[in-house]
Amino acid sequence: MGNGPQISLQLSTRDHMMEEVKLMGALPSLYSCRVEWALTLKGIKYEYIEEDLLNKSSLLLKHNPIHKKVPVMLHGGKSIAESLIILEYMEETWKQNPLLPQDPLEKANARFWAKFADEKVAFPMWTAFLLKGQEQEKAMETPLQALKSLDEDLKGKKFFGGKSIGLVDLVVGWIPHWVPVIEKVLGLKLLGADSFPSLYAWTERFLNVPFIREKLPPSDRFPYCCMVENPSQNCLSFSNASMRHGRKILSCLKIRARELRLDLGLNSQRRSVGLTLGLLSTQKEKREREKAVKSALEAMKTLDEELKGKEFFGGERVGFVDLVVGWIPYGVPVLEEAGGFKLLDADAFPFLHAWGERILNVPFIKEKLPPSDRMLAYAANIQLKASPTHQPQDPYERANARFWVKFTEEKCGLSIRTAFYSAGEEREKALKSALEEMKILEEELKGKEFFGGERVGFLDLVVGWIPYFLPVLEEVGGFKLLDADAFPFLHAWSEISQRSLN
Ligand SMILES: N[C@@H](CCC(=O)N[C@@H](CS)C(=O)NCC(=O)O)C(=O)O
Repeated sequence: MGNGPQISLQLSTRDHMMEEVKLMGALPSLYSCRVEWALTLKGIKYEYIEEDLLNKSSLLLKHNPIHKKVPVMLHGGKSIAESLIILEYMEETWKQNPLLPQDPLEKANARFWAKFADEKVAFPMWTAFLLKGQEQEKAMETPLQALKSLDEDLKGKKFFGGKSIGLVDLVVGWIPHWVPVIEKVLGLKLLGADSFPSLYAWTERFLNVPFIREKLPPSDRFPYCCMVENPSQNCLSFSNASMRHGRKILSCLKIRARELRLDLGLNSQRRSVGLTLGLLSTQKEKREREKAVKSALEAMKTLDEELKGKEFFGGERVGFVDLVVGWIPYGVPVLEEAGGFKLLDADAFPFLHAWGERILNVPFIKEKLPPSDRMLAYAANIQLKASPTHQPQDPYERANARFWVKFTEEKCGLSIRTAFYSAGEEREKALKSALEEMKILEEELKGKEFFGGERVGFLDLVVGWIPYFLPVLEEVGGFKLLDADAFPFLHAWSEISQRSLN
């Protein structure tokens, strides 16, 4: 055999090795993470393409039409799907820093454990996590038993791959990072030093390897994984722990909200201002109040229709609109009591009424409800403090009042809501507008206790949602608007209003 063909073969292999590598992944995915580790270990340059699994790109669907999952590797334009297959492909294409041993028996062993770990730990543990109570306990037995076998295999070794990280280490590499998150959310211990001594010691060793540590997925993306893996799961009801990840959950839900006719929620929210105002008005504004009640009833009818045949606005689980109109089942009864009338009637709004009971029993919602006695005190307090003439009689003053209602609804309120619902540039823009508009309110309040002077006035009612609603939006949205230094008067006013809630 001459040298010619061999040389040309080597050249083409080399060319192939040098071809462009792209990786389609998702930040929290334990499957794409292992491929990234392998790429780093082998020193292969690649372009990372983050995939939104709740809104899959045409690129993903084109390159993985069968599973429609990440990771997918593109090498010289050709696609390879399924993480274990990608790792094997990489091993055969780029020989440096091998993931598998040379010896055929050892190689077969490593492949066995990698397959075993995916089939018996990763998938079952994930499935178990999404269950509840006894079902969960039972389902957790398989992955825990499998971890025991992995612990045995690891005995006396530094890594599964021996002295250095190999295929099995990368495959089970999600464990040290994700299991503690799962433990935190479920409030139980799965991977202890006593029950899994070798595995436990390995987790610390593994996480201390610099290139592993640097590529760990952010753990606040955890609820996102749950949403992707099981969209029918009511991921909001996990536990308190998930509340800390509220922002991410909301941003996931937001994507779905488009399908859920987001406008419905926003409109009803806007009407709620009218409703609150209407109900808290005095007899003098009877007509105003009747108008507000009528519009509230219409809005509730629309909501009732929308709910027909569904458990939640989001379908089988709590969705975005459920969160937006979630104040109704606890807020309306308070207003009913304060105002002495009935709105949320079970006969008139059967679906809305049933939904109200359902949503108040979702653990995450239940735990975060403001106590209704405080709500009642607040409503009563405002009624008491509000001057009977809080709707000014003077035409100019009335025009002024109308101006402020419009301003808070169309400017300040809208900017704050937009900031909450949006992201990126749009959010930045909305936050900037909100700050400017709050500055205007601050000016209006300067030197006064209430917008109405010494007593609660019309504008106090109009912007009365700020003290109790803005902090919630700030916490969940992860932004700060009502800063005490920037808005000393607005802040003090908000504190007074909050005190009347306590
Ligand atoms: N067996 C696959 C599993 C990949 C997988 O489950 N990927 C998840 C992300 S962690 C995914 O893309 N899910 C999207 C979906 O199920 O729609 C592998 O090893 O690559």
